[in-house]
Amino acid sequence: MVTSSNKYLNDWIDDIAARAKPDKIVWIDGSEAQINELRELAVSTGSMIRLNEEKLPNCFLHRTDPNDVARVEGRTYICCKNEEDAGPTNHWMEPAKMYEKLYGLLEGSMKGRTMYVIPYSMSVVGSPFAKYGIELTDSTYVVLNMAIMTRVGEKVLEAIGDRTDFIRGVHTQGTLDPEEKYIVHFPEDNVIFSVNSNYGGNVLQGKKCFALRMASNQGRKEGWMAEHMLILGVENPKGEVRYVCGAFPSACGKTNLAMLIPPEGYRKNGWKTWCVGDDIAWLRPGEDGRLWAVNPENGFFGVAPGTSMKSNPNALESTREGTIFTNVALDTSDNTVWWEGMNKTPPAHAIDWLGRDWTPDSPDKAAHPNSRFTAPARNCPCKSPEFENPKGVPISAIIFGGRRAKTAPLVYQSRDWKHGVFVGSIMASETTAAATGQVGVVRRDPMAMLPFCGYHMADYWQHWLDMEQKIANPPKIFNVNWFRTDEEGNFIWPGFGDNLRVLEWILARCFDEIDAQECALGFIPKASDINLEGCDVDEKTVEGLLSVDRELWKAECEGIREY
Ligand code: GTP
Ligand code: SPV
Ligand code: MN
Repeated sequence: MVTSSNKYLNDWIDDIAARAKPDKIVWIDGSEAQINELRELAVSTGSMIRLNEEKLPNCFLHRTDPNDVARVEGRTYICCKNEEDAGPTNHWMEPAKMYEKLYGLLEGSMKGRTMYVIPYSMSVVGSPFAKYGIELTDSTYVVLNMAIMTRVGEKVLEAIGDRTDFIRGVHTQGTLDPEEKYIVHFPEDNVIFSVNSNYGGNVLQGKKCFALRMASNQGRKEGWMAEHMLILGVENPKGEVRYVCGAFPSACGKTNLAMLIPPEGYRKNGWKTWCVGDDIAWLRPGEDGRLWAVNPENGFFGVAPGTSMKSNPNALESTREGTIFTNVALDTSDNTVWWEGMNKTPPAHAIDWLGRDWTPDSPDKAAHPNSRFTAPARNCPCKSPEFENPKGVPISAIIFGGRRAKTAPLVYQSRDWKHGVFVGSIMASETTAAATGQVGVVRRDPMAMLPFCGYHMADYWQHWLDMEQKIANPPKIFNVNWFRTDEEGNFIWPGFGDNLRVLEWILARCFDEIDAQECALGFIPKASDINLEGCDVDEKTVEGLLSVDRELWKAECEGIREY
């Protein structure tokens, strides 16, 4: 069994164990043998169901508690010394008071259970970009998910060595009581606590807790940026690969854009796309004056509903092996999975996400709207050859976007970096099922970071502005909206693969290959400059999608001013 001679680490584990009182402690070594043992254990306790071994080898289904299906923003805290430093968009409590509360909830919470020690690395172990964490958890589900989403095990302990700057994380499933859930960050102490939850974004601490909330603090101090962004490489017929980052709020299309398949005509002409990341980007100024991005994760925690061979075949392909499905439906005919929007014919009989019998006549959805897959990046057919490159990839464009039924045009370009920061700061989007609360209400979500910025939002904007000084050749900044609707509420733009038509224009702008029209918002394409060959939409429709409604924008300006 692996252990560490790091006294700081061992003392901390002893302290947490003394409080939580687990029956035993198991260190995760990252071996296939240990992962298999834990899979078997999770199956034997009923936490996971093994799926069809031919069609979905080493794939499992997990159902969460019905009260524990999404991130809980109302119960997520940034506990720095001064309340002011957390800012008006984060919940805050005095650190000493919060520790007292958390230690109270932790006390004896692992009695009769095993505490796992997960050493994990965000980005490639040993690379200059890498940051390390240890998550202590009493959940096999968390261990198995972390082993997909991050690099775990012995080599991480070796890389940590005697260091004391790793992130110390504690997770206990506890009672799952919604009133006693706490997702807490102590950025000044490098500490994260997740208590009384067992849902993805609350408890897979490498993801939002570390790679965004803690890392945004680290980046501010160290001169880089941690962002809620996909990273995509677009290869043109000349064989040039140009990279974009995209910040869209939760469930607004990052995974889909990151894995997009070019429309047929584009494919014939030699266009290709390469996925570097689908949710988080760490961005640093390079020696060449450009901004470089790495994806600190090693897997995809993607939204299942709507993922189909038509919308996102690469995502579906990524889930064919070694994947954990959470809160989707079980197709009882062949022990596989199903969700709304996977294909046209639902199974005749399924078990829904609540464990009930389900048929196509059932009034409720079979899969939860925020049901997810946790898939290893290695399975992705369009995984970029640069995925593991510790230097990352150079970014030509940063794209902001959200769900706006009417206001925002299909695409516009900001005038410069400063204006681009403003465009990011005024982002707004209709809320989705990715967080608990009302769905479909427009809220401001600057840079798609509202739930993930680990410090004062105004300081965060200042950090964005300051970064300009560090980047001689900064990316151009754009805003997109795939979600404009017609009178009947149908999406007008076909989206998905066809979004490449907009990316082509964006990248042409970045390399001064095409001109644009200036309007009050910035630069807008001429409708005739969007390539519509083989597209279901005509130029007139694109003109409509690019139009800017003066009255709507006057009201929008009021909203922005108020915000
Ligand atoms: P998180 O993992 O929560 O951060 O979400 P995400 O930003 O990666 O969103 P994802 O790509 O999983 O898409 C969420 C939902 O938006 C799915 O139901 C998609 O089908 C839908 N969607 C994605 N791209 C498009 C698009 O271009 N057009 C339309 N109409 N829907 C889209
Ligand atoms: C999001 O909500 O932005 C996600 C899923 O990517 S979660 O891991 O729950 O944050
Ligand atoms: Mn996300």
